[in-house]
Amino acid sequence: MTKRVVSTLAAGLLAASFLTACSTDSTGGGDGRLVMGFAQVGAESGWRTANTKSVQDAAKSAGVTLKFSDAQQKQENQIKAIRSFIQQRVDVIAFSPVVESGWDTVLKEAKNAKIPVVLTDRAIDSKDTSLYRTFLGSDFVEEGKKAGEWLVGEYKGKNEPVNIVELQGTTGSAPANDRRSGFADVIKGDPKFKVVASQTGDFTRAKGKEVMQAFLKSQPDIDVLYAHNDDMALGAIQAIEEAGKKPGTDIKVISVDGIKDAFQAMADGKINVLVECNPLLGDQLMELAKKVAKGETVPTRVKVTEGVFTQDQAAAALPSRSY
Ligand code: GZL
Repeated sequence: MTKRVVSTLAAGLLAASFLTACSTDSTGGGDGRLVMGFAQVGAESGWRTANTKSVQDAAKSAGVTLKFSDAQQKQENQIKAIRSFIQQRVDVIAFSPVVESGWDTVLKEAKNAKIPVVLTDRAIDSKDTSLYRTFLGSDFVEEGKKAGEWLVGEYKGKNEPVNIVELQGTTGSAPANDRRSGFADVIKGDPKFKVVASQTGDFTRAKGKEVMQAFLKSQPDIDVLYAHNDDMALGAIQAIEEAGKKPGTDIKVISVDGIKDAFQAMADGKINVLVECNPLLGDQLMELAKKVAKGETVPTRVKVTEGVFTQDQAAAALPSRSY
């Protein structure tokens, strides 16, 4: 009995001290609104634009004061932003880590400042899971597997070689690493599938087009393009058409995200399958932030639900796509 009382008391004191640290030091203490520092990756893709809008709109409707920074896809800018949020004594820090590694030092500074951190969209590879309260985002390995499963189904019963070129996302980022491994895991079971070239297009249209142009020059026979996001796929489609080939027919196109422009391209027959990656994380993020700022426990992992859309579904789905 005594033991249980003590542990409860200790827990109570711990929570109280945490609450005090959060509420009195917070710059939000004045008007009682929660203050969130959000370090965004950048504005590299249609997905990212939708994600930023979702976070900003959700902050407004949740009464959260948002301090927002755009890192232009540079880790050092995100680290600077996190340090500035610590200086400003925000109540909670949320960010989408542009790459998986190199976060322990700055996140330890946030922990020492008793400011809870929420990972959103992308994860980090730190062994120290006490550096963040939760990770809200998609399962990128699952997305890669879904892309591979579509391809296996598409070529079921056929035996001729299938040459694949792959446009990877930002080097070192969780989506690039995981979409690549999930896809590779599924296709490794059938030797007819061969990834003949794989290179980063950094999740942008311009780079996706540039790298696809190089693939078209170096690879005599391409059957499939697997793009880790729609913006690179849409850039690559331009390159395929400029090379006099038909995207979706001469070269099948698999893409991830599911932004409106990609649904339109799929309705036009230029993309064969879209693996959805949901950017609309804002409302869930604000809910989680309010809980962690109050010292409440939250699940360490919150996954978002998302589907797969094929060409026959494109036209009907297009009008209801919200990003
Ligand atoms: C995935 C997200 C990726 C998108 C890209 O959750 O991090 O970054 O797939 C975006 O479009 O650039």
